[in-house]
Amino acid sequence: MALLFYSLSDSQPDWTSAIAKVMPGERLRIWPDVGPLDDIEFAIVWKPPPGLLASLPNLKGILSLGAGIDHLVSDPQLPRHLPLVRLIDPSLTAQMSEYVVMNVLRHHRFMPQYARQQAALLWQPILPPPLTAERRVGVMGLGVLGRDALAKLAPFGFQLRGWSRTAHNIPSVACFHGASGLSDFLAGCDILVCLLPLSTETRGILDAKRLALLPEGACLINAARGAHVIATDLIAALDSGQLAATTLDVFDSEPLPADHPMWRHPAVTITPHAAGWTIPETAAGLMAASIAAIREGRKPVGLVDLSVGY
Ligand code: NDP
Ligand code: OXD
Repeated sequence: MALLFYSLSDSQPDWTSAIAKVMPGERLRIWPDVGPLDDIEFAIVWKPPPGLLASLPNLKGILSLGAGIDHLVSDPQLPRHLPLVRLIDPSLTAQMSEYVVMNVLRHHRFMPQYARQQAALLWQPILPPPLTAERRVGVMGLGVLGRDALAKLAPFGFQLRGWSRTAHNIPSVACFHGASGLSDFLAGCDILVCLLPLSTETRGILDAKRLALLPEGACLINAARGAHVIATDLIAALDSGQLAATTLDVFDSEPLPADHPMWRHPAVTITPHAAGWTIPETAAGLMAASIAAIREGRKPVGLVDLSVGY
């Protein structure tokens, strides 16, 4: 039996050696050199073409190369009876929290506004310098990433709040949940961070109506999925001043097309889906553990409950 590796965006040589190191007995088949389809026992994948997984008759488990699984559940032919495991890798989590902390501090200290002033040769301090104790930072999604980001923001002294599907109790974080808690949550976010999974419930969640609930002059950091945000509504909110600035790592269409207005908007900072990167050296060991667990009939870490959807 063999492992199928499918990713058109990752460096295959790194993966070949990382997988060989932790799973020396496994035969690795890197797309498109798949060999006989009935040989494939596990698939390690990022954005596989719809139908590929369903075409593997002896598949026993699917491992996402990332934390998100929206790239898999969007496949109408996904073999939903098989274990689907998402990546929970402390090195990915750490990168994501670095991205969140860095950008919360950037927005807190008006760096996007200063970048615009520099471009205009304008020497104009924005006074008084804000205190973190007066700044409310809200995180949408209190899962692996949201909780770690909040824990790393806490030492700065921000007023922290979080929003999730089910109720949570996190020390020093005002927690809100469900549709009924969303308006109150948003109304108290000077800096809003989106770390939600993409699902039918969360797609388009940051639309004109929700952005209007934020305090005037709020900032948005989206490091989750582009489809959480309605781009035209976000641009309108930036143009009207309802939002002061935004930092976006993810887009509905990636790479972001050259003619997209976000590229040139003065209040937008763009990173190319680079907030967190799956590192073969750490992820391969976690994948080996998941494969061993599935073979032995144990529950792997990161097993997705498809009835919940993330
Ligand atoms: P988790 O599954 O651990 O956490 C998801 C959180 O979102 C949970 O708190 C969950 O609530 C909440 N949630 C889900 N649906 C809803 C809803 N309908 N309403 C309110 N809250 C909801 O995911 P992770 O933290 O590991 O990852 C989050 C996402 O980050 C990934 O799915 C991926 O899209 C993105 N990501 C982006 C990366 C990048 O490089 N830009 C890198 C890695 C991940 P509850 O706690 O109640 O279940
Ligand atoms: C992920 C990502 O889901 O990198 O891990 O987007």
